[in-house]
Amino acid sequence: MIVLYTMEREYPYGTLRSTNGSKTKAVLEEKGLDYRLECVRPGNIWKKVPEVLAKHPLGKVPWIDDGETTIYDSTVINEYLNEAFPEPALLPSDPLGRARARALENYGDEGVLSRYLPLIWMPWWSPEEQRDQDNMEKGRQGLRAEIFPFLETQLEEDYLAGDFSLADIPFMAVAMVLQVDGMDVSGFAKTAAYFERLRGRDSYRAIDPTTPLSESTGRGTQ
Ligand SMILES: N[C@@H](CCC(=O)N[C@@H](CS)C(=O)NCC(=O)O)C(=O)O
Repeated sequence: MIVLYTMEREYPYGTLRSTNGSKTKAVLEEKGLDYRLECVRPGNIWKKVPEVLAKHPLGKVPWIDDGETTIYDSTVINEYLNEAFPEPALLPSDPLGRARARALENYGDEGVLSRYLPLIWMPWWSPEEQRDQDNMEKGRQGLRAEIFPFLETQLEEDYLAGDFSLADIPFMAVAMVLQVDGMDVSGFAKTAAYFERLRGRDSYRAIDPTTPLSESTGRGTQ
């Protein structure tokens, strides 16, 4: 059984999960694969302890163990899962369609998950009085000024690259963060409807902040 190593922690306002770990969890769920979740202690990630570095040379989550093999980086893991377990396909069948989907996935990763989202998400893991509200607002402002207007131009159909695909996976993590943050997205009609559509997928339950840890230990483990 595949083991997913990620960070998840319960708070009174919901279960918070690593955005990148959630990307991989969503793909495991979409593929209907059996997997077990192992929560890595956040302190071990921040301190880059040797046990973590032995699995992920950058000392980050997620990584997966598939039998004897370890694979790290959510995008790389998701591409691996999509190739190793072809059904349902999470990339278009034509080369140009695949390139477009991968470019949008990269936009989600580099433009949102590595840039504006941590400004909003990291503070939620700390007590309220320690949160840098100005930084959180900078993150929201980045989404409003740059990311949502771009999404409005891309969302001609229900999903970013035709059928639901790897391109949509980073945005499931965005939908998760904004569910906790409560940021108002209503000024961006297509984007707001898109986030609701993503939250309506069966796979979202495994990363939904209202799903407790005890109910998200992995498919086939309960
Ligand atoms: N490109 C990597 C990014 C992984 C990443 O930044 N993970 C965060 C948690 S969501 C982390 O472990 N951060 C700790 C650190 O950067 O030291 C991926 O897609 O997996």
